[in-house]
Amino acid sequence: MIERNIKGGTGVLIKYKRNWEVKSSEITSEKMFKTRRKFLRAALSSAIAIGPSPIFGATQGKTNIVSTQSNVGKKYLANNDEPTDYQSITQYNNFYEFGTGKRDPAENASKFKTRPWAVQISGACEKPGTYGVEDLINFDQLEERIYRFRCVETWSMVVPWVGIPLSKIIDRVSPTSHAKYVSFETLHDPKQMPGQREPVLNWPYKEGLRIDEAVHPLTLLTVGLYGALLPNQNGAPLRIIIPWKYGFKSIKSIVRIHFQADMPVTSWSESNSNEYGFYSNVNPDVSHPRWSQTKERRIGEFFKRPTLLFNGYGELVADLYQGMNLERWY
Ligand SMILES: Nc1nc2c(c(=O)[nH]1)N[C@H]1C(S)=C(S)[C@@H](COP(=O)(O)O)O[C@H]1N2
Ligand SMILES: [Mo]
Repeated sequence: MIERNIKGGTGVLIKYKRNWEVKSSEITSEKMFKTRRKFLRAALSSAIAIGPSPIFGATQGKTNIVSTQSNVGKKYLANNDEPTDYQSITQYNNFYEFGTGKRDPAENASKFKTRPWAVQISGACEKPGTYGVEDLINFDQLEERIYRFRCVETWSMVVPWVGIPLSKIIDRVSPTSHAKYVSFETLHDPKQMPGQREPVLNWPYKEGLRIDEAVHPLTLLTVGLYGALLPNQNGAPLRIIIPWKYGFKSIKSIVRIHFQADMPVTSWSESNSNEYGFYSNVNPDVSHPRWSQTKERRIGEFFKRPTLLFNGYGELVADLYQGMNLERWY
């Protein structure tokens, strides 16, 4: 067991095992994980010797994804939870732009173009502008974070994400004092996203966070999983991961980040405000109108487990919601 302090957090120590060292139950994904990890390590040593080298293997087009991976191994871990296998993480998705079935995104997103990709940053900040992914994210600073991920539909996974704290990007554009909230939008491109040809949601997909949630050290701007670039169905080229909230807050394929004074409209609360509140913190005590939220089924497991308040990240995030009635602000 290793102990690591959460930087900038509440100072709580999280204990975790280094999963890849623990057990070698020979599931394919774990092998792949180890192979990738070796590859990352190799890239790291050659980077030290000859300067940065590509770590993510053959990437699409002429992307210039390089890293010295100085942060590989720096992890925020979901206690002793084993990562869910790669297959499930990448074949069982919610990404309505590519269809409403769980298998649709893997099938329909394979040709989705994620480079070049620009993110427009606007609103209450000092450095608004349009940033390419590679300008926005310093690929030398990527971190791996193994997080529990809980869908409002009551299934859950454990995913080794790769990304950078969203706070680093937010700091760079210097929000003003009017920036009480930040909103995000997914690409709107019905030509590429067949799901957008149907009025399932009010496209583009929109999400939002309060600014303190957005800059919380757990909130990750994510570009990869299992040590490789995000597959398209998981929200390439960049998405948010907020581990203490239901999965739908973790918006995919982001093209717009906007700072504002008022609480943003979000796609799910817009489509059904009775079922999906703005905060959407994982909370076993507040049931969804159509089902209980007390338990969850971890993909790959048979028995259900109890759902934990804030998905188990309560010690780290509870102070964000002090004094708020979580039954009302669900
Ligand atoms: N743009 C966009 N982002 C999205 C969704 C979506 O349909 N469109 N689905 C959300 C939901 S409901 C979940 S549970 C997660 C699923 O992420 P995953 O496919 O990586 O597991 O993405 C979220 N982000
Ligand atoms: Mo979800």
